[in-house]
Amino acid sequence: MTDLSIKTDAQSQDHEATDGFQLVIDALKLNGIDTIFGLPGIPITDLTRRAQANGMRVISFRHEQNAGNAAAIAGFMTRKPGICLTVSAPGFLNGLTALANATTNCFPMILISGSSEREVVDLQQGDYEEMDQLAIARPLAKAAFRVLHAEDIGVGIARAIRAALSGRPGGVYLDLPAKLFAQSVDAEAGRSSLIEVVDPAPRQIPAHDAVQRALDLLRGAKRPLIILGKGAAYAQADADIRALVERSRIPYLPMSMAKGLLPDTHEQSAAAARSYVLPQADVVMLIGARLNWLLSHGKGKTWGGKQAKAWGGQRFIQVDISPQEADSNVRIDAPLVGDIGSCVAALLAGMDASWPRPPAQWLAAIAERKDKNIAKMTETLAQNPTPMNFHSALNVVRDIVRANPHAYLVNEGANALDFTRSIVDMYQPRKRLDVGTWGVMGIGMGFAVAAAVVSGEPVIAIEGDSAFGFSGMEVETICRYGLPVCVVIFNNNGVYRGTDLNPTGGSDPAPTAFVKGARYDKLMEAFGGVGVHATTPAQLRAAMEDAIRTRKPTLVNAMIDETAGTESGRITSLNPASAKKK
Ligand code: ADP
Ligand code: TZD
Repeated sequence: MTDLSIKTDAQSQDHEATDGFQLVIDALKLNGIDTIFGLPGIPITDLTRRAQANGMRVISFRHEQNAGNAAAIAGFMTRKPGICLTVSAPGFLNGLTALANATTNCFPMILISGSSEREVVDLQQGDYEEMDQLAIARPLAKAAFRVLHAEDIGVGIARAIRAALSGRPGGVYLDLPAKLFAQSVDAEAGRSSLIEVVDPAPRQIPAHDAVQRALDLLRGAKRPLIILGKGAAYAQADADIRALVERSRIPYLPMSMAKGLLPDTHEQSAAAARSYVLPQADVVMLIGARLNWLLSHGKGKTWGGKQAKAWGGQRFIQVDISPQEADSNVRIDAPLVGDIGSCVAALLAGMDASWPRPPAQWLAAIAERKDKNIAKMTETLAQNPTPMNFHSALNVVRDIVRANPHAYLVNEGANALDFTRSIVDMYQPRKRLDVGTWGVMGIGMGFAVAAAVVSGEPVIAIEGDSAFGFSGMEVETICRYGLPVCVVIFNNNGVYRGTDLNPTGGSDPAPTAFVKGARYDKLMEAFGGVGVHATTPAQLRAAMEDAIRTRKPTLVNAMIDETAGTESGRITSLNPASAKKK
């Protein structure tokens, strides 16, 4: 094999020396990290080459934000921090959105950026791509570190791994100035400076009295409900979570990325009766889910409002690793602080055969709503209008996912997101990867690349046409690495829909309108992938089946009725104009 290692002067004179490049690679490998998502350039180009030469997988992107998103979701999938490697200043800033998003979503990742020398940055002497990156990253990351000396690389990487994984996971920034990489260190001293992190995500055992408090509250509930969040999915305590739900017989709601933790077709799933169970439940147990905007902050009409107050209000149990999360929006009556695996095991241990079945009336009321809503949806999905709409297209996606439960489903957009979430059932844990806590556009292709690289399984990415645009250039990356990714663009000619007009009658299009009938499929063809223009559900089905069977990079441009979308999908109410009307 060609020797790609770039030797410093010191190394050529002394074979017992190592350098900063090598120590970064060795430290990552020592900790079981085998993949880097990044984009090369000064000063990290040789780091990418040498990482590859040292047997690591280096996935090179077209924009750092997508590499960062890939690293973040790899962290979610594997419980090892995903690594994103960027150049300084602009490359670093491009990666920063993904780092902040990872922190917000509790995904473990490490953004490693090369940087200019401290002496020049601190005197603001105008270096190539000069920026005080550490200061900028700090408020957006769970932790941020800089390493100045090669012998500290081991400590720097160890601290970054620990910070990313322990407690509530998050994004960590690691600043590596250019000079560090070429620093020469005695090989033995270098080796012994590296740290293999022991127990980076220590279990946090919940206190006995906190477990009892939670169990007592749950036992006395008349209308109990469990909400599973992406923290529960991340915890990889799948069998125990399922046992807890099934032993307690309590109906549950999965948050978006917790779909599939139990199959969505499970009889205890109350997803199809969401708007009924949230306001009616008297005791709600949150497992790895925050009471943020996605759950209407635990109050207001969604949660029963005044009506619930009349019967004493709703009570909450919250299982979370963060001791600060409880009471963030409403009172938490029984906080259960610990890692989800340990908490769920402790709850299960307290549920013996005498555990009461939830009142039959509650279960029957939910079943009735569920059946009604499912029947209504089945009817809607069976329609076959021309042009195709979200429902007729998603009816196809639903079948394809049912037939391929091992496939990953990446999803972003507004209507394309909301309809997919509610229509497409998931059957296995951690298979649905989406816009998460921020509702951020642009995760699509980064998530799709990482899902395919990490798992080797087929990936289906359901994308609004606007959403796709944020990371669309990565179809080249998908083709370059030959990944089994099938991108389906729901093309309705614009943001939310394609019908807006410029009210002045001027020639500029409306802010939300795109080129009509854009041929996104040609973009995939440009790089050697398969592009399909689909105007009917039958064409969409055939293209998706082919993509899954052949594992060829595929982009299906699914033409959707441009009048079909609603403003902001399901969150129209958050638009300031709608808020004013309230
Ligand atoms: P969702 O958006 O699905 O509702 P959130 O991201 O709001 O989920 O909540 C995830 C929660 O899970 C966070 O509060 C986080 O602290 C918690 N969490 C993450 N990992 C673990 C774990 N291993 N054990 C316990 N809690 C965890
Ligand atoms: N920029 C970023 C980074 N994130 C965002 N969420 C937005 C802008 C605002 N936004 C949404 O919240 S959804 C969306 C934007 C631009 C795109 C919706 O259009 P789409 O999907 O074509 O992707 P639908 O199916 O047509 O609604």
